[in-house]
Amino acid sequence: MTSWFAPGRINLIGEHTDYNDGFVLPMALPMGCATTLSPATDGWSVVSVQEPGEVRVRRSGLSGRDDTPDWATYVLGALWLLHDDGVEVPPLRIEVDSDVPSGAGLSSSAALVCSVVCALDERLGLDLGPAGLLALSRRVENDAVGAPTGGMDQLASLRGEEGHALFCDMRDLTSQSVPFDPGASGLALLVADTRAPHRHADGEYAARRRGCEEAARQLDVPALRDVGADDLDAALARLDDDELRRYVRHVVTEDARVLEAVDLLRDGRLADLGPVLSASHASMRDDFRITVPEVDTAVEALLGAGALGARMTGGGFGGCVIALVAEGEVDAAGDAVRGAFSDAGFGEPELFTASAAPGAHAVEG
Ligand code: GAF
Repeated sequence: MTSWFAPGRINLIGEHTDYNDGFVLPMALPMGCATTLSPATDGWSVVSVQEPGEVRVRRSGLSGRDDTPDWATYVLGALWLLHDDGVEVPPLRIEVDSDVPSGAGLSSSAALVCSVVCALDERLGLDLGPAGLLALSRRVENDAVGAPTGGMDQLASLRGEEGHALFCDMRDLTSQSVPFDPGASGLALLVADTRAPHRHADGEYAARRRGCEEAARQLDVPALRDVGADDLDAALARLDDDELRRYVRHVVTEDARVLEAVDLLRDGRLADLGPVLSASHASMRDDFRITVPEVDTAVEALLGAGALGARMTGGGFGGCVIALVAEGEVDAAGDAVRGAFSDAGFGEPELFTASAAPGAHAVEG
């Protein structure tokens, strides 16, 4: 039986730039979600290996959306939208199985949504193509779930490439693979999952997005991507609100850092990426204000242990930190994070190294 696998992602750099029509540089992870569809006779049912019970939808029920558990909304969302679009969706049993930790900022939701969308695309013969798969996956998260996210996670999950990061222009939704193979330079990408509980993450994310849109409106540009790095000071001088000024400074400098990172990777200068990652973290901490003590502690511990650079990855308010570390120093860097967490009275972090893996694909089982 064929399953569709779609991965979680790490964003190497370019945070909160996607919904500002800017640039991002994520990579797909080896961990992800597999969706298997089988025919059914009596409506639709969804089962998750990770969640208790089975969610059933009656044969007449694709327009009724009440009482659906949150996790199943990410699955049924695609069926609801296709139904609204007038697509005939036959009864199905949908089974999902994911090994992406949820709440860690590694896009477990994009892995789930994209694997379901790819599986439905094949099963229903929709032939959506790369742009259509991305569009439907984004609509599931934005319209069916109601999360105002920016599209980077779905793009990375659908189009990731082994040994490469994905340089994405979130205005025209084009992407280019850029070599990213730390091992070839004697380095490793170390991930520290802080397991910090997300604090007000949804409301704070939406507030940042609203603030960026308001700043673009006041600056009379379509999106903050249109404020060039050379025009930053002039733009900041036109804003009265200090909070909006900090948002603009983060987004504009972060876009510039993504472009710098892409140039470094294309030139094979991976070690020089370190300071760019650390500057991104400082910008998220001091200007965009989306970090939490656990995340800042992990970054400081990693840099103190000799990491070339470190930053939080993902939407913020918890989740994972990534660091570029010499291969021989991975264990010491991990111990430094564990020690700092223990000293600060934080829970035990999870540490692992990551490599760039392929995007969504079919798996014969
Ligand atoms: C979350 C969102 F889903 C992305 O769209 C992006 O905005 C990210 O936060 C921050 O860069 O993962």
